[in-house]
Amino acid sequence: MKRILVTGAVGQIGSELTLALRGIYGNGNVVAGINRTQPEGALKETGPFETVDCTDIRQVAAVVAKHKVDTIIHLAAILSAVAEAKPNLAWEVNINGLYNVLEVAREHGCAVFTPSSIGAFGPTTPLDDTPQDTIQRPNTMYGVTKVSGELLCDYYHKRFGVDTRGVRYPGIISNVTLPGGGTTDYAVEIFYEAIKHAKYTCYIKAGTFLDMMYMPDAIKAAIDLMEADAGRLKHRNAFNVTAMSFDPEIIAGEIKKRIPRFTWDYQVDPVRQAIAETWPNNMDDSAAREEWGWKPAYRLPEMTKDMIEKLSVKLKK
Ligand code: AKB
Repeated sequence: MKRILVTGAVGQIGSELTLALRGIYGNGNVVAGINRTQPEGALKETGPFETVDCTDIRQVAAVVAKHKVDTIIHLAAILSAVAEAKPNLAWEVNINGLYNVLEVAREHGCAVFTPSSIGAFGPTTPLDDTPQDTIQRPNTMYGVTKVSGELLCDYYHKRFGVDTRGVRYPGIISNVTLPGGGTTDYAVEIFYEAIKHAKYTCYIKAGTFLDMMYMPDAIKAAIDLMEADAGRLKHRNAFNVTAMSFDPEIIAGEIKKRIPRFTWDYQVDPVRQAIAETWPNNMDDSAAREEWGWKPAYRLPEMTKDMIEKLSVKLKK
């Protein structure tokens, strides 16, 4: 990777991954692709940014040509809860947007990293130790777009030789930019509310287990996979990756160890609960470990400690 375009650069993952990539490959070599939201702070000040609406193929192509981009990190996407509310938009961005990126990559000889998700699984998938290769019949629009995206990326590699790679991200927990419209967002919100009000009302039921990961590991996964020796990759797109699995009781209990007056209760959102129930309890990520050395650094206790320390400073300002 030398000259990189990150679409969705102001989003939860993009805002941190773009800066990490600039640190490795040079500030001038990583273009932050933005759409409606303007970049701020370090994202704006440390390197180039361009408006890139992935649903406009000419715009994507123009930015790739202008900056001689050789790698596209395609993060622009509609998350699961919003996708259920706006299925047309989800199809437009998650499918047509990805298609445009792959077409531009084919024409300009770019590699592409794009994340799939635990959302690519569904109610008939084995939910414990979910295998790398298994049944994928999701019943949400988000899931439909994520499975299709995995297949499209495989197709562009096999048919046109585009160097496509990707992981199935679990819920990502972070303290810089809030996630926007996902089912796993509760695992971020709970920290903000615990620190601000020592109280959280959770929209996911106790007992609902989901895979999760702390942002530093999510960033490492993207960079390590893009740098991996292609000869070792049997799967390329959509590697299962996970770092921890918990239900709301377990994460709330872990927070309470550090904020003893913290309390929580439940007001379940039927839409997000129904989505969560079709997603794995815990994935088997041995293919990623074997093929490119995936190994997360943060488990629940270390992540919780770091989140509370960082957010306490941030929310005091
Ligand atoms: C969501 O909840 O929609 C995302 C995801 C797991 O893909 N965080």
